[in-house]
Amino acid sequence: MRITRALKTIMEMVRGELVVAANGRISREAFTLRDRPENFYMIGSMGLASSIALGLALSQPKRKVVILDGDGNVLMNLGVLPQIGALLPPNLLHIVLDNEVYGSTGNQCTISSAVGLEKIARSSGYLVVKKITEEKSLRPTLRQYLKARGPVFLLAKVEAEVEPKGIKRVMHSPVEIRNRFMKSIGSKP
Ligand SMILES: Cc1ncc(C[n+]2csc(CCOP(=O)(O)OP(=O)(O)O)c2C)c(N)n1
Ligand SMILES: [Mg+2]
Repeated sequence: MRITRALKTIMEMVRGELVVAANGRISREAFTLRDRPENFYMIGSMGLASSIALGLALSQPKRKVVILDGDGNVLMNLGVLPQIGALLPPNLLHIVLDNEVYGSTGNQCTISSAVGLEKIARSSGYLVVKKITEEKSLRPTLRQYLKARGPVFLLAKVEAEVEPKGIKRVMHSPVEIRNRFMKSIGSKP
């Protein structure tokens, strides 16, 4: 499965969901594919998309919160998995695009080829855990999981690749990202 194709499918399928995207290519690509106020892009702060999304899911129980995470990001903040498993926000969908590398900084290997992140999520207490490797399973899986009671952990194995041309940088400043995101959830910055 190619990262761009996976992200395209995900970004096409989200409706009112709040999306918190991990730093690096994942944020830049979500921005390029479908920028919207309900997207919260991490600029730096590696590992913390999941922590921010957890707080958001707890404080916005009526909104579905989707995390677009990377394997390197998850490995940097592994403690968040049992934290989510203990607090069990039903409105959280944690998607990990696992290319087994720190793709954004030049494809240095992570350890996710040796460590099953889905196994850690399962033993951390996520209610639903699934690993997919085929692009064709992504759409039906998302159709189901965007509605499912969570927390859900979806590990999508994707290819490591040289970053294709044309992926833009996030053009908004961090303050703009925060302000328009807060407005979209009816909160005052
Ligand atoms: C604390 C910290 N260390 C390193 C970086 C540099 N950095 C930005 S993105 C990234 C790789 C993220 O890897 P992963 O989550 O697997 O996503 P991928 O780039 O593979 O899509 C790194 C190392 C950073 N932003 N912050
Ligand atoms: Mg990666």
